[in-house]
Amino acid sequence: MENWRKNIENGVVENRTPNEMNEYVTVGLANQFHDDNGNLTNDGVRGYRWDYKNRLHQVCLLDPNNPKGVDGIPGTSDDCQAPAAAQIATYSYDAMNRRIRKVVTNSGSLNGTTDFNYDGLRTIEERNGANVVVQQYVYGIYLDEALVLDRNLNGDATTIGPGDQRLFYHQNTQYSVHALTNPTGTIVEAYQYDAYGRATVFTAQGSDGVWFTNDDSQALASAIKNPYTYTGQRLDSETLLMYFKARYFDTGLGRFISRDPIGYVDGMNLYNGYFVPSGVDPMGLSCTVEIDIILITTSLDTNRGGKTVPVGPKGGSFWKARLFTLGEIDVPGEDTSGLIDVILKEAGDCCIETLNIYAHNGSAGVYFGDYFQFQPLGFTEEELAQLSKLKGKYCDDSNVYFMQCGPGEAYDPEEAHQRYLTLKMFAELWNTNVWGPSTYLDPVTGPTEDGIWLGAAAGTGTFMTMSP
Ligand SMILES: [Ca+2]
Ligand SMILES: [Ca+2]
Ligand SMILES: [Ca+2]
Repeated sequence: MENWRKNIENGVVENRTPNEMNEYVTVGLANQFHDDNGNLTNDGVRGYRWDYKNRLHQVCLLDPNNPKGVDGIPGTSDDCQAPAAAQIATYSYDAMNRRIRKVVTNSGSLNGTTDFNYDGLRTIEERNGANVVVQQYVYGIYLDEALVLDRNLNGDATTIGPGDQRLFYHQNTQYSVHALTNPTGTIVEAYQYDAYGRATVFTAQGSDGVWFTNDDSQALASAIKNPYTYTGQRLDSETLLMYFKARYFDTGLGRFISRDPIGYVDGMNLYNGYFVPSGVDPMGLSCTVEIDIILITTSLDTNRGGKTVPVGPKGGSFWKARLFTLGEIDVPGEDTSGLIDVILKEAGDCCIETLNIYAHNGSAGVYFGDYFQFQPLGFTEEELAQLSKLKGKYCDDSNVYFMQCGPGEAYDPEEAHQRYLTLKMFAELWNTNVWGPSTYLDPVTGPTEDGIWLGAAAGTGTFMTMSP
């Protein structure tokens, strides 16, 4: 990453001077000090102490009258012990360099102890100083891909009881979180980032009723204690530093404030993974494919969710799958891959430019009805994990078409609304356009809300047809 020698914000110029190690020694008028291991120790406002493994152990607000500590030397271990210095946080790590505890002080409502419980490198649970569960997380396939945040709002022993809150993450292909929605698909908090990952958190949509506009209420960190922001990493509210798994990143400086710590888990060249455009290509999305999925039942309602048979239009390319189980098909002698795995197999290392899902008349209505209409409230964690396999697999400006022949079942406004929410969730989850039959048109929001619904004009009949 280039050094950022000049930062201009709102017309105010801040000059920065890097040294030969690419550490900034001045930022604006403030001198910055690093230890011999390259860790930032004193930036004129805050002091930082690091343990023997170069892990951030303590952050304090320096004493304005003694910013160099009592020894008068900036960046030494006594900087945070000057009379008016105020400790902000201490952090503890386990033998795998996972941060297992933070203790926040002098930070108002953020004060308190948080213990982190892990599954591998993922935080699955946070507990407070009284050992009461506060938050839990569910993840998708990718390491930093949070899917669900469950919050214990009533202080009892679970995060998923009455009075608690379940939120869903919506991320882009860099796994940066752009919105959290509640189970009815309503945005609760939204996020934008500058080129170096500094978050603007939108905590309310403002009087225009639209998110991501100028009248939104803004904050520097989440108001609902969501830690995951840029590239799916943690933003520490108490410091506004980002915790990149044993490394800390200052989005204001566009810089890590430490070098590679011992045992850094993501490999040494973190920039490639997160910041270099060609590095944000974990799947090698350099080729594009169009995929057709044909769904048809041997006999309609009697075999719902059961056996599927292939049909072969579109140049002999056909696939068989059923929609009821995304993860497996258990018909003897049939393809044992689920729908999502069939799609992944067909895509290979390419990005999906177009995904066409065709379903037979009647069965289409049954399948789509049964499968999609309940989903905004009804996805299981397994189903979410399956669906998330397709995240990041789509090309830019790609399209997914759900098609059926014939008018299908009778139009039901409530079912149409549920289907609309489901397709909208797919569009956000997959970061693609999702099209559906006009029988799925939402009677409340109509065809243009959010620009996600791209279906046919309002009316009856079908959006597209097929002839197996
Ligand atoms: Ca000192
Ligand atoms: Ca609870
Ligand atoms: Ca607004």
